[in-house]
Amino acid sequence: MTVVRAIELRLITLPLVRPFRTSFGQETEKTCILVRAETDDAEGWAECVAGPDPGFSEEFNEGAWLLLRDFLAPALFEAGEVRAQDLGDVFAFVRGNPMAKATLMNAVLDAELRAGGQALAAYLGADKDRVECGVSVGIPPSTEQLLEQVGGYLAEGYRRVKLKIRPGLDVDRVAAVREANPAAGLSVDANAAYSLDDVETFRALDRFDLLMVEQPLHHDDLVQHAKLQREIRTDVCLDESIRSAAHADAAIELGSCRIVNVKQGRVGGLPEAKRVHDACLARGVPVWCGGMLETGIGRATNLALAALPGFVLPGDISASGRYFHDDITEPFHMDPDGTMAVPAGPGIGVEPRPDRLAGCTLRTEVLKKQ
Ligand code: NPG
Repeated sequence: MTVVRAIELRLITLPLVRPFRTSFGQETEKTCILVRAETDDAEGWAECVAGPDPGFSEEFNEGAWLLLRDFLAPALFEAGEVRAQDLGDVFAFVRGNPMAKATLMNAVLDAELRAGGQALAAYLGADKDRVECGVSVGIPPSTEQLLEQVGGYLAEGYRRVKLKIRPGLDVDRVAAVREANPAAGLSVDANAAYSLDDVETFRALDRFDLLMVEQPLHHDDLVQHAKLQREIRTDVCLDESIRSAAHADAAIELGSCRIVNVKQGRVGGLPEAKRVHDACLARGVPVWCGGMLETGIGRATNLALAALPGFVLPGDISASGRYFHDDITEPFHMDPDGTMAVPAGPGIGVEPRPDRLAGCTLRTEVLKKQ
């Protein structure tokens, strides 16, 4: 048990190495909230996975900032002596908003683990010290650029390449990538851009031996996905539709997917992410760790999660250099065999570099326990 004395909110922005286009928008910078939690014994860091716009889910930076400042941090201070694992209950009076809740929870957990000298991966129950890396490729303007990017990533050693698709930029592009890379591990991600009327598109994608088709239909649907999964051979993977372990259970029972993408922020923090993992593992459903273009702080968190036994597919966990010329932490590197080391130091095992942090901060606010 520990008392959180202060919470620092910080909005940061970093240029991305190349623009990242999905079916719902384009990002040229990574702009996100970092939280630093100060306890009597240590300080902990966490990154909020929300972005500038409510495009992936209803959460976005300015909304998350207000929620953290005006509701979650005051509730945390009010709770007095706490453990990170109890914060789900402390925050239950706020509906939804899993990304904001996860951020504060993770910062407190990081402080707790640093005080106790335990690595996050060990705390979560990791069974490996390296994880397999995949890479997610945004939708570039041309097929030539797509082929060039995919070829480059495969040459670097990535074990799986995920192609973002949207209506009109799907079957032909995937065909071109598959033709150029007959043996590559390939998947596609639609970010909810299609409907059941598009079943022929997915039947056409069946030809390319994809590892999965991720979130093809509505972001809040399970039933239509079950219908689609019955119509196609390729495994459906759900991302946006899975916001809790209960959703994972329901999706598996309904046959909505055969693979689950786990993002701790999307499900409200590491404890719930672990429960999603456990639910899938118990039912023999493979999971993998999703990514939200995180800086080194969020990347370290994802690496620890991806080291759990049910994470048997490469994650959207790429080297820092794939996202940023200059990350806020020391950069994460991938070995040529397509794996990355899980941090072994206490907590998430990394901190922001003070000079870099100062250089990319847009705004800071410190909240103190009365
Ligand atoms: O490597 O972190 C990464 C990016 C992985 O494609 C990726 N993320 O829909 O999963 C997604 C997508 C995303 C990125 C979603 C940014 C929201 C914001």
